[in-house]
Amino acid sequence: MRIDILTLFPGMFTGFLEGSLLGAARAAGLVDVRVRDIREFAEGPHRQVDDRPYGGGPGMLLMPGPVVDCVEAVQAEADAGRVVMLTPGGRRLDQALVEQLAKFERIVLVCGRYEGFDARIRETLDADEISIGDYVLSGGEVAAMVIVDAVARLLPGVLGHEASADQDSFSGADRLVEGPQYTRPREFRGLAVPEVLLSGDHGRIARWRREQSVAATSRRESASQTPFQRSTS
Ligand code: 6GU
Repeated sequence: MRIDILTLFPGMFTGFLEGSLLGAARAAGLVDVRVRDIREFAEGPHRQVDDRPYGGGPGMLLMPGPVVDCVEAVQAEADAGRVVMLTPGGRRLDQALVEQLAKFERIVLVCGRYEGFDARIRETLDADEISIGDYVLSGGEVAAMVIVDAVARLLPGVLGHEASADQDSFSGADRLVEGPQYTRPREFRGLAVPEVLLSGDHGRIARWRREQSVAATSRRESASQTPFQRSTS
């Protein structure tokens, strides 16, 4: 799979692309991630990429020219691919959407900055818009990293265990979160590993894990309705 990331802040991606799982996947040729600087496509002595919104209002918008030229330049390098603009008003990312994105041969991620994009960018490029959640980031770069990370680990050969991606939280038909897991030692500060996990009875272990997973999923649903606070037990 090839992923192009278009941004005004290419430097933000350097450490990220080298990171352990993604760095190894790139080195193995499993995913090709390239970063392009939108400002390369800006014109004039100031290489301007943003301007004030018509009709007034706060902040600056990305101008259509440099963004559309940059997308078209990367599209000319290989087949066009899906264009995805990262914006807080886009479709909310979840694991089901990540799974769909992972099926494309190629995606082009366009990071917004300032107060957003000129509306004609989406129209011209026939782009989709994705948000990573209902809160506001100062730009789409972190969101692009979230998408690349979540998508790359689903590509064949990226995870050590082929099986491990379908054991993840939010995977599978029921989209449950994982329940608690334990490693050594068998007892830590008076807290013992549940006996069932030491039983060697794989049927019982699978049933227990499923119950824990269902319980963790419903606890999470109710927690999201209440104010965030430190739990006391
Ligand atoms: Cl994709 N961009 C920005 N600026 N804020 C966000 C977002 C994206 N997703 C959630 N918040």
